[in-house]
Amino acid sequence: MTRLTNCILKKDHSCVPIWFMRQAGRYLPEFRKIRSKNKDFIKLCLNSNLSSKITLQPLSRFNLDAAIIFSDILMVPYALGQKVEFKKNKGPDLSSFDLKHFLKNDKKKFIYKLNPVYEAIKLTRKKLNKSKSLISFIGAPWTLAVYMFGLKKGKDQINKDKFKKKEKEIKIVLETLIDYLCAHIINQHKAGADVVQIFDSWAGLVPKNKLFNYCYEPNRKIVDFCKKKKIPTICFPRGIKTNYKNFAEKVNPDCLNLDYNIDPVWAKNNLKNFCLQGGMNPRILFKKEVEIFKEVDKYLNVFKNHPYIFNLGHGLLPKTNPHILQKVVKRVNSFK
Ligand code: 1CP
Repeated sequence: MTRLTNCILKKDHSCVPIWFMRQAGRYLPEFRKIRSKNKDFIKLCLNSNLSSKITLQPLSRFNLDAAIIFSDILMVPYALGQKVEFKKNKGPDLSSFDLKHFLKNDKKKFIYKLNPVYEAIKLTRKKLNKSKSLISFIGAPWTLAVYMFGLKKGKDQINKDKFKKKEKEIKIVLETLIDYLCAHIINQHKAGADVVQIFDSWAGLVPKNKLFNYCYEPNRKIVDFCKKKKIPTICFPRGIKTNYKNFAEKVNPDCLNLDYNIDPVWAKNNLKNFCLQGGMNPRILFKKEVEIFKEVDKYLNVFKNHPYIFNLGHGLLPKTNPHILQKVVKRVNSFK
């Protein structure tokens, strides 16, 4: 067991493991260097050697407890036949969704297309110290559907008309995705990943009366599958506010990642039986050092006697200073 799996599974709170969402990414100059020579992001994710190298970059800088495989949640729509492009300053761009095409997919081909991800995990596991976890991940069905159907309006709103118009198709897709996602999880696990994080980054866009069907149920089915396979799960239903409590009860994952709108004291009192992770606003890292440490200490002290993994309430932002991050890691590592 690693410090991370000990905390997640055994609810050991004698130490605070630490890693960051998006720890391998644009805030690191060594990543930007590789990225500038690899313009096609999907191809970069499918380059097992480079993917493994990028995965390990943050671990050679910081004393982290886990590496997270360098890939993307949108590799799944890609492997299911949708064209996925990442345009500078615009975010991901997917070709229009075609249900007939989508339903013609089969698992064998899907896994074949994602094989470079599994190879990257194997390579990384060989190089990674045994005391460290290797985290695999997927996007939850709803969050993938948001991208596959282009359901977002502006930065963080749902296009209600489109949602209503496509609701029947969305239901079919959510159900179908579960199977593919479980296959992706098990293959990542067999390749050497010891934990899975399930990103429901757009759970906050699910209409309130549909949370059960669109968020809790798909997550629960995937978590149940992982339990059968003994794969520890971290769920991240971002943006659902106090429904975190309902989510926790219905889905019952091993660990929950808090977003930065969740009050940590509320979380500690209302999510008692769960290992908790993250919470701090990534924007805090742009403040002065005293203010950053004050906020870091707040999370450490609130969760002092609770199984807690230090992380953030969303991914690291591209403008984050790696030297500041180094100081945060040292502070968390030396907390007793
Ligand atoms: O242009 C670039 O250089 C690409 C930037 C980038 C990177 C570094 C993207 C595009 N994805 C990634 C890697 C990535 N994505 C990881 C790697 C491991 C890590 O260091 O954490 C992970 C875990 C993800 C997961 C991911 N991708 C999520 C879930 C987490 C979250 O941030 O909410 C989501 C929603 C995506 C979609 C995505 N990929 C990339 C972008 C710009 C986006 C869109 C985000 C949005 O719509 O706001």
